[in-house]
Amino acid sequence: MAVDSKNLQALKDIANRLRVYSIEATSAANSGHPTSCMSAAEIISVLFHKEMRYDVSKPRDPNNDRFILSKGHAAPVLYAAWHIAGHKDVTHEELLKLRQYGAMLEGHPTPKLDFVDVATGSLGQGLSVAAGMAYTGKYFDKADYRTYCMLGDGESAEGSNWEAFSFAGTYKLDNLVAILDINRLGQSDPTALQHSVDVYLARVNAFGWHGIVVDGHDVTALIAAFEEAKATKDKPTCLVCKTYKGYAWDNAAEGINDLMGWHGKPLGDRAADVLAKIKAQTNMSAFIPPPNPNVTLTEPGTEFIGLSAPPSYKPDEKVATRKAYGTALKKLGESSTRIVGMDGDTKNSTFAITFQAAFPDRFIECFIAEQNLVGVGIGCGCRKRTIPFISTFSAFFTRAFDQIRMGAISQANIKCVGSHAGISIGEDGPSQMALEDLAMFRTIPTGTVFYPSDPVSMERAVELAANTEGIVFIRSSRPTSVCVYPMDEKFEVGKSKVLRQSADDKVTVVGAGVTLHEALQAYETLKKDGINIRVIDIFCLKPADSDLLKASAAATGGKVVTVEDHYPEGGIGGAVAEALSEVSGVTVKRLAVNGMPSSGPGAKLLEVHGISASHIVAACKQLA
Ligand SMILES: Cc1ncc(C[n+]2csc(CCOP(=O)(O)OP(=O)(O)O)c2C)c(N)n1
Repeated sequence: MAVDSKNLQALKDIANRLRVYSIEATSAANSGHPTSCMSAAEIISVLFHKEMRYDVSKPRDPNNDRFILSKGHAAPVLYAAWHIAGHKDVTHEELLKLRQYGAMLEGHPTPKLDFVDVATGSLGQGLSVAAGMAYTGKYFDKADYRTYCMLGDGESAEGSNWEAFSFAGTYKLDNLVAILDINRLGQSDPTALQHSVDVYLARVNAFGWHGIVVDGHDVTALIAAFEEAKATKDKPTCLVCKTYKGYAWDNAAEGINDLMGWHGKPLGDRAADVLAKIKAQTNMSAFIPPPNPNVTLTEPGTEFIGLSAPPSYKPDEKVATRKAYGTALKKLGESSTRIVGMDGDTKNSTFAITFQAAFPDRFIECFIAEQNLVGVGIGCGCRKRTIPFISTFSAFFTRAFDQIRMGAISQANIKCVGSHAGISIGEDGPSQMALEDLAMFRTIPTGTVFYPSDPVSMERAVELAANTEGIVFIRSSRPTSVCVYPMDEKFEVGKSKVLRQSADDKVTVVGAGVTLHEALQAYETLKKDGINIRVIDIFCLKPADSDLLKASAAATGGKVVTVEDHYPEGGIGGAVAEALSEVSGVTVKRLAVNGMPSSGPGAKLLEVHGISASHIVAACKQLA
């Protein structure tokens, strides 16, 4: 659609308004990244007033186009964009409170703001999230909203971006546009490729994208490039925009433009002069109403999603919890179309394959790219479009810890399911053994951590996860076991289970997964020796069942043993010790994987590394 000269001038003026507000806000804050905003001004102007369709009064409307500012440090230009667009809360006064304690506009975007879907600022994560949103739009919602993601050129060095480029190319996400703001400069140095736009072009094309080199300060060229993107089918488009950091028209920012030393710095003494020069050539009330979206989607429901059928196992049937995960996810999928599964080429090990076989259209193979796997999950779950269950070997979630950490700031609603927990996997050896995963997930604020020990509790953990807002982690295990619970057992978030108890218990033993079964064996051995122990299945490590743990510790004279297939730091022992830390007269003896494990039969490794039934017996005898 052609744009008349009046509107072209308005887009140029809006770009300058964006610069002015970014400079004013960062000057008022005396911190922030004005020059990173200035290079992006024309791109943002065209996006917000010509290209994107959205309802400014309903920023989270499911029909709106999405915008992810991956280079989150350019937050002031995003805030300025919503101010100009007419967001009721983003007043000029608020812009000038940027970064103040308690003010709505923080240093980097977070979803505390209704026009932000995910937190950005840890560079290299936005494109995965955008790809997850675009995948959801194209394949799940089958709607016409489009997704736009702006990245810095320095940021593009992060490998996670290229996982996302690969993913989006593979899945032909033609509703996704990445915009590279190639302003040549990073934080402490020029970027590796500086203004070599042809190299960027070759790279994005090699990943199956349609690359277009654009002068990022030319609104006419930008409009044409976005039109070309819309006309491009079966490929995502990347606008490779050549820009200048600290740029303003007609050398208004001379001495700053395209120079090192201005990253992350307000303009200080220079601000007044630069602002006066920009304002002198700008219509500061220029405005074009943003285009409206097509309204086809309604808000998703938030109803309880239950298993389509209760757990059903025979008394002597031995089933691994990883297998029960697949069974449970399939059952949840039968109950709600919002349940989606995704995995990183391990679905036959994690048993996500059971879900995929039943619902191939609701499963995303993300290949061996775990950072992107988590980012895609976060994007899919945005605006409550889906409830993503993300599975891989638990050890490999550590590669995506930063995405998970940012996911917490993003208020992400993802369910991470890690298989191959601990040394009990045996022969594969230490590279495949998750021995840090519980510690990692327990640090996530507002997160929930389940460690089911039998197929029944696994099925219920999956059901609880689907209905628990936020980041939920479920640890699954490879060894098989019989059920320790009846089929109709009820489970709750934050509640553990007492499996063995008497009026004469000497020690409380807390375990989960394979070590719970070791604890049950130890119980039998000790009983023969006349020593009763109380056995607790912790089931939920976060939030921990402090009341139950305190009551059990009190009932067993303050003597507690924890046993876990995890390194000593941050797992079950950590959770129990923290819960009991202010109770006097309590001793927590922590059995955990000592030393560096090697390959071998699982049972042998439990013995060698100090977490088998015999070690539990010895620990209890020592305490009792
Ligand atoms: C993962 C990560 N590493 C480092 C930083 C610190 N940092 C913030 S901005 C920046 C430079 C970004 O350069 P570029 O992507 O080119 O963006 P520009 O500001 O030039 O637009 C750096 C190193 C960060 N925020 N995230």
